Amino acid sequence: MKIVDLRSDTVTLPTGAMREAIYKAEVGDDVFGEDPTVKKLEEMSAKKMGKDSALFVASGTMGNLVSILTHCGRGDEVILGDQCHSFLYEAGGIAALGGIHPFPLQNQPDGTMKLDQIRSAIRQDNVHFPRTKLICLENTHNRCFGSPLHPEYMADVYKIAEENNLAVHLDGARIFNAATALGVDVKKFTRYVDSVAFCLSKGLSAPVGSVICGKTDFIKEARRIRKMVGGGMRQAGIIAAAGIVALEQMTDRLADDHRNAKRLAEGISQIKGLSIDLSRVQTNIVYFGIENGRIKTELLIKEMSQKGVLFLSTGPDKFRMVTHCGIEAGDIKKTLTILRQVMKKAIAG
Ligand code: TLP
Repeated sequence: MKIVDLRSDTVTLPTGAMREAIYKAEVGDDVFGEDPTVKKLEEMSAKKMGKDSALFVASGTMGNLVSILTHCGRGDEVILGDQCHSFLYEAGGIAALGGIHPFPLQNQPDGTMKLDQIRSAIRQDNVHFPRTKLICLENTHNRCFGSPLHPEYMADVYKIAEENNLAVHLDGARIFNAATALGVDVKKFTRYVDSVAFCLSKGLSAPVGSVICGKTDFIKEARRIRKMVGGGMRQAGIIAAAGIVALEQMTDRLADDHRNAKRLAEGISQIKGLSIDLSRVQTNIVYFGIENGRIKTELLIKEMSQKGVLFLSTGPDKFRMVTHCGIEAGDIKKTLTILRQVMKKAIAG
């Protein structure tokens, strides 16, 4: 039985071309700056993002941690969304390891924070307060339905940051999904941020790694911080080689994942007992719920997994399915058929 794994786009496996590139990768000691494959990936990444320099890191979590630690010192404050990945799912790293104070603002369903709330969160110079240093955005916004943030919104946030001498960091784990959804180049987003961390190992299917991009001085300092948190990797060209293939071959196909997500969402909207806001599904992430407690959260997950369809519960009566290159149109059909059966049985009691 083929398992349809919709838990995350992190489950994607390296492609044949990636395995071949890994096999042939020219490597060296990257902590000495001697790995040509890592250097190539970093140069490519910086160019794609329209930034001066780049730094290869082990994960999206490390990308955000190193970036935020580079922007902020102990006791400094970062304004971020209460639903963002850094705040919710990174083990409180910025506070635990950097003494950085998070100021979470409510994320709207489209992944934005209200501009007037950002403005009023910025601290006055007063001994009582931490110093505001940074604003963090996430694009696409994972918890907010995988919504893409529009460049115009990012420009507005950047303007506020500039007026107040703050930096902006973008968790662009899925920035290529955002670019695909809005039909723009990624540079349309990144021109409004001082640093961006994007992931190679989600929709782009590489086995490991993320890249931070920014100004040369920023990346120089980030390199030191990466070493501090144990992220200096030696012959990292082995994994960077797959990252290069990811950038070259995997960004253009993300539209397929978005189409499959739409199909999935439309199917879900027709199943009795389930609820979904179709207008929210714009990328590869589909959130849906259960109406009137028709089936217990754990039971739905269990019944579906027994039938070979995996996805996550993200709260009581709340679920997430993520499409990626391991999911084909037939898998969407199969998922919907099984979901229909399971819900029918549950409703019949
Ligand atoms: N997200 C994972 C889980 O941690 C929730 C997922 O399955 O979606 N930023 C964003 C927006 C992310 O969604 C993730 C991973 C990360 C950063 C962290 O990336 P990794 O897992 O590489 O540390």
